[in-house]
Amino acid sequence: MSASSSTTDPATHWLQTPHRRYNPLRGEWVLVSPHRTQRPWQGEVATASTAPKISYDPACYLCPGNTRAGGHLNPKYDGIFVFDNDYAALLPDAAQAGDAFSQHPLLRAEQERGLCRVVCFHPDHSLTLAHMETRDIERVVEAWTEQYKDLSARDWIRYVQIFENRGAMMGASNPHPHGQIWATEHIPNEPLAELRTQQAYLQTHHRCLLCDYVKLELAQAERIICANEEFVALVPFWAVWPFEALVLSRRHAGSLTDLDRAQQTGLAEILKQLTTRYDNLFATSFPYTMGLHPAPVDNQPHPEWHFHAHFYPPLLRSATVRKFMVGFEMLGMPQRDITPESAAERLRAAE
Ligand code: H2U
Ligand code: ZN
Repeated sequence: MSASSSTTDPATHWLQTPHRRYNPLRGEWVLVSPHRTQRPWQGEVATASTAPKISYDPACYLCPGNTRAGGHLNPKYDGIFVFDNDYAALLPDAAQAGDAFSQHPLLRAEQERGLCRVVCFHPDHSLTLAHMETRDIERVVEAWTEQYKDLSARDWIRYVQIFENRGAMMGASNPHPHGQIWATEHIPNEPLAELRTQQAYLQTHHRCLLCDYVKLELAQAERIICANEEFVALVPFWAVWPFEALVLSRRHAGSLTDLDRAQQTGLAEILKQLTTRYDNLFATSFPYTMGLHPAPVDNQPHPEWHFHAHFYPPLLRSATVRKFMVGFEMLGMPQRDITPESAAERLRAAE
């Protein structure tokens, strides 16, 4: 059933009136204003980015055989290439500051060690996940898994955040297909919020939050974008970004290392299916920030944690008009106009 169903049906009328929805994974609310989708727009019209067509760019610091900005030479790689970020936001060495970090309750500071890596998905400069072969995306999944294993083997690393900034609109510095990994001494805010909500749900209901959620979404079907035997991509009930997506495994798995071969293939396939629909939606190389959320690696058991991926795309109504998180959203709470149900319907149709 779509969000455009009859305004007089009491069962669905609330879908067309301002309401708020709860995000059980972050433990916060989002405001939905579906009646506002017809408002006129005279704001910014950005220029659409044109996808690069060349397979090798001599000026690209990620292409095989080229010199990076930091002076290092890339090998002539023909698969995946991983290197330590030359401009890492985190450093692995202890600060030697000891007690010098501020202990004041209003001025708290503490050490944060970490490692930052860059993962080139493919040697071909012109590709994106949507245009890569599924078997090549599977190699990316394998590389992420190896990196997760390698980084988590350090006992002081507690979270491995794997992500991709895609497109200039999302701040990606280069169109070459690549992502990043930041591994940190503390669990960052987003996975920490998800850890607490998933732990609380398991304790209360004796079941996994996202196992329950994926079953519910598959039964209702109205927010599903696409699915295969192992993975489902959907616009979550509580989505903030217009075309936000949550990628969930059907079978319970906590971490990248828990995915079996069929799930690795299923993940690669769903990434291709979803990014292809995104590109088709506004006939553009769709920008987004995508990130994997595997279980923390803090040497604790994590029966509550369900492996998933988030896609946060900025676009609202065309290749050039983006959503801004300003005003009430910065000061009050996030808000959206188009309902998650109609966003999912449009992405389903963008096959
Ligand atoms: P983004 O496109 O998501 O910004 O990722 C590119 C990363 O690559 C970025 O973090 C790093 C930047 O620091 N980088 C290098 O490590 N070496 C270079 O020569 C240029 C960019
Ligand atoms: Zn390149």
